[in-house]
Amino acid sequence: MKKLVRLFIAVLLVSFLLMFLVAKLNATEGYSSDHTLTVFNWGDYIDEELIAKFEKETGIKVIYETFDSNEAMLTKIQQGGTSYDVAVPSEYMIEKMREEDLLIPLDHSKLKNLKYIDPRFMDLPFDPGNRYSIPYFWGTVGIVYNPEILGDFEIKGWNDLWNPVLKNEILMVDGAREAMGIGLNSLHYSLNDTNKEHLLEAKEKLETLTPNIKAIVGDEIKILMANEEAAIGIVWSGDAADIMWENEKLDYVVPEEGSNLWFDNMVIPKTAKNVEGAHQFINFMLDPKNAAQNTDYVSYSTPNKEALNYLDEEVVNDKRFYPDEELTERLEVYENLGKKMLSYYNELYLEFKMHTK
Ligand code: N2P
Repeated sequence: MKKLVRLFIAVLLVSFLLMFLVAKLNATEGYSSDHTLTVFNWGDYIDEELIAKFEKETGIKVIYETFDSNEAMLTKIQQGGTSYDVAVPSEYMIEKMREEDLLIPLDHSKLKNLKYIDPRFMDLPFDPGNRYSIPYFWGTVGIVYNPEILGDFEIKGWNDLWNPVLKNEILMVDGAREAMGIGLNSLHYSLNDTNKEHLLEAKEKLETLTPNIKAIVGDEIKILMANEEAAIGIVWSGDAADIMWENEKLDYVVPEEGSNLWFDNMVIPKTAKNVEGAHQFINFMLDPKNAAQNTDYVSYSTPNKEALNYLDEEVVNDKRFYPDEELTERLEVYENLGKKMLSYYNELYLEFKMHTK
């Protein structure tokens, strides 16, 4: 009998121990999703001091990861291996992600600072009513150049890039739509052209630019241009601003044939585990002082109207980086061209890239 009692007590103890362990495990899981936030952003696209400030204010620990193209970001989110809580895609990608049901609708009542965004950047065609996305930065694609290296040669548009004096002088941002866009715009086609013959023509024209291309690069384009490693850089406007801040000799032009106007926005992907924290983070980035600090740091153009008051007047009045509506009217926003077309753009871009090697 004694043996039986002992056995009974032992079984009871083991069960309690197991129950305790299970409860503890559950609690840790709850802890990790409520107290951490995984943010997925472009490289060099945030002042990391703001991450520390957010962590301090909220007690939420931020796990920060970066990507270098919309396409790479999409693949990671589709795979679903990491539970990203906030991501920052560009407009055409937001439309695509919406279509693929990869985004969570936002609760605007939790985004009190949304009122600071300039209405000009709200309610755009890729996301009517901003149901899924909140403006982060915006800008153009253009040419940053070094007049000292170029001498009398003046750069006005895409077609100037083919001039033989630019042999091995061009550094190019690594983006499928940006590169294809140079070919398309130089032929006066739309950046959203879906005519396969036009696209092929654009790619073939781009291939004839190869002798002038020094390299296709990522974020390091900023250091290379500032160090005068090349005369020309094809870049996003904010990178140009950063480069020109480092090296005052350089200048930036939005090509006369037209170019791309883009909008990067914060979204909450379906992979999110901390939807509440994601709203808190978005709202934090919308705070005018935080937005100004971020703008100051990354050099991109802010859509936050109130933040402009905290920024250097010279910067926000610079039409090269805060183009007025007149200039932006001749620019095109990328559209979501559908899965097949976007893959075709990528395919042609890869063929061109192979050609440059
Ligand atoms: C920052 C990249 C900006 C992305 N490094 C432009 N959409």
